[in-house]
Amino acid sequence: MKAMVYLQVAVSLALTFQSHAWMNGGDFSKQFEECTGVYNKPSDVNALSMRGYEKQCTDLLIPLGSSHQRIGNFTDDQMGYIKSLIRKSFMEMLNNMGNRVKRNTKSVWRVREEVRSRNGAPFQRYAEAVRRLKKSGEYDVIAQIHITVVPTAHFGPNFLRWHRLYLFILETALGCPIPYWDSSEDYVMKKPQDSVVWTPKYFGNGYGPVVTGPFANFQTPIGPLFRKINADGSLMDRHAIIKYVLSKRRMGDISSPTAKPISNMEGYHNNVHAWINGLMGNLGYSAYDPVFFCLHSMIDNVYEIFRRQQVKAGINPATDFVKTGQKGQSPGDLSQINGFINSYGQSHKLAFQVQYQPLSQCPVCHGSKHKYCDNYRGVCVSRAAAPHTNAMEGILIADLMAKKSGLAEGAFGAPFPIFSVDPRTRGDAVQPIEEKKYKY
Ligand SMILES: [Cu+2]
Repeated sequence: MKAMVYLQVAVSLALTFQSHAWMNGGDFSKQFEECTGVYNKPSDVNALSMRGYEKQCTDLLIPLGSSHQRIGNFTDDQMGYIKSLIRKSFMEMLNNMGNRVKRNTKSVWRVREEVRSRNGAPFQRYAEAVRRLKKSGEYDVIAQIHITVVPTAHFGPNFLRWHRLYLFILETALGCPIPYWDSSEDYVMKKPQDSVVWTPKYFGNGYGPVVTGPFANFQTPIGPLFRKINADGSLMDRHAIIKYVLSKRRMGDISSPTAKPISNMEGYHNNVHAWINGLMGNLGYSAYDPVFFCLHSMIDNVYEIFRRQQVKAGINPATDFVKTGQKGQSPGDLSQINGFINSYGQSHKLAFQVQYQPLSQCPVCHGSKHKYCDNYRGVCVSRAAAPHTNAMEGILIADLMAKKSGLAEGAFGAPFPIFSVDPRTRGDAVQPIEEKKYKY
């Protein structure tokens, strides 16, 4: 048995060396040995076969030694930074795998809580870390990655798994968990735009240039960060997610382009992007708004609930692939986050590195003073802040900024396509745009 394993290792190594001449060999083989050594511990074999582990080790490590790819317009230094994040993330996973059985204990530091939990403490920590990375320029490098993945990480089965990797990379850089923003708690408000999250304590103002809160006066490649909340689309309806998404068991049932609109997780996420609008409404530039990652932490939370249900139903989430033929979206394609294979975003080991605080439930509602239990409906509702006094002005300025930056004209690619509009939103934001104008 042992001999067989060694033989397989030797064969896969030989194959690898043949097809990837650019690799720096010595480094690689040592890492490969470490990788298989960790994964081949008997306690790890229940989730995947030994062969599966070897395959994953090979897949994983090939790109780490790669030097031939360049994404976007990154400088050598920026590429070096991205690669260092990937290496660090990968090594952390490697080292944590031995503890997998005990994963519900202290070995996981990536515990993602709702932003309003502990009266906002998880968010404050995140915001502070983001500000630090913004200052050093590193946040912008990470945000820029998203511009390069518009066609390969959206509109298809790569959506959930790619963004899972993306969250992981930023989290590695931050050194603290990315809290999730459960916008369904705002959705059940009478006026979601009045939520406490659009105040200086959380995301800062929602209308116009962001001039309050931790992200105040953030600059982006297309001008100051701005928003125009409640403009289009919709926040998340938890009831709909549970009924139409979490009742499904296959990736193809909840992913573009095979899912029905009402079960499409990407669609629900698009609606929130459009609702926040401004940079968040644009596919390329959305990650320059740090709200992006709190939204995606929530999307990933739903994905994790889905993933666990798959396991319960006897489906292996790591191999539940959808074939669509879209370029860059096959499980084996190299992710646009250099150094990862797409399928890796669906892997067990990645999932085991993260934990989510359960979604809010009545009557406790995360024990936060920034939400409360509506006993009549049995839902947790976000607290409202004082109504906006300068919303109209903010909307006007946001419209001007959208024009000036070119966002309004679609200069930077498509807005997030939405599948439904909350009747309460103003619905005056994005004019219908000709499909063919945005071909990728
Ligand atoms: Cu995205």
